[in-house]
Amino acid sequence: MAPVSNQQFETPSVLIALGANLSTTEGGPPAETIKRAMAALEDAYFAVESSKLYQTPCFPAGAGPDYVNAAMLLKSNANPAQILAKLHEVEALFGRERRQRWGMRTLDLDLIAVGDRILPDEATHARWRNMPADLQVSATPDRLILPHPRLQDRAFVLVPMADVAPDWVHPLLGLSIRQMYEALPADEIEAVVPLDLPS
Ligand code: A4P
Ligand code: MG
Repeated sequence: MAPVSNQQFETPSVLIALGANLSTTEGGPPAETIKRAMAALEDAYFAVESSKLYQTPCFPAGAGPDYVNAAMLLKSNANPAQILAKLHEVEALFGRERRQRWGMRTLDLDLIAVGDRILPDEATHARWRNMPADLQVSATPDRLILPHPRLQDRAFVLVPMADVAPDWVHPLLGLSIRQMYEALPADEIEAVVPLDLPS
């Protein structure tokens, strides 16, 4: 008999990274925009947990004001393309215009992972993951890459993500969020500071 598993009945975990470094008339200052975007996603999906909000230095350094970053853990059976379309819809609510890659933004919502889905395939994923930094700035993927190819490199993603899904394991690297976080240089982690928000 085949081994018994309940995996087929499990609703996939959806990991979302949120970032903003500009104010808007619709959303207000970045922290307010992030909180509103979280509320919009809570309306659309079953939200398991939201991280604290963090102030993070802009990457690349000097390219703009500090960001506010956060992360969410959702549960959904929607397919990844539908989820990305929803993220773009919520970005549009807060005035996101795509002008320059890695440029300043009122709201950036990245789909970090959907369960352990790998898209579009392992070889393409490896190409994006291992792309030299100078090419990353100008090359924009024309299709969904999952898990997000820069996830493992970025304190502004991993620190908030460790609040909501420390035990999620990267299906290609075999490392948990906690392990990827612990592999980052200490100064990059220390630069990601929880925001002191009025309650
Ligand atoms: N795309 C492919 N895979 C994905 C995915 N997993 N999630 C496509 C989201 N989008 C994905 O994305 C460009 C194209 O990638 C889209 O058409 C989408 O279909 P985008 O969000 O329009 O452009 P982007 O945000 O400029 O690019 P990307 O790769 O999301 O950049 P990052 O990595 O998000 O960098 N500094 C701090 N401190 N905090 C930040 O949040 N963010 C960025 C943006 C730069 N510096 C930052 C921060
Ligand atoms: Mg993005």
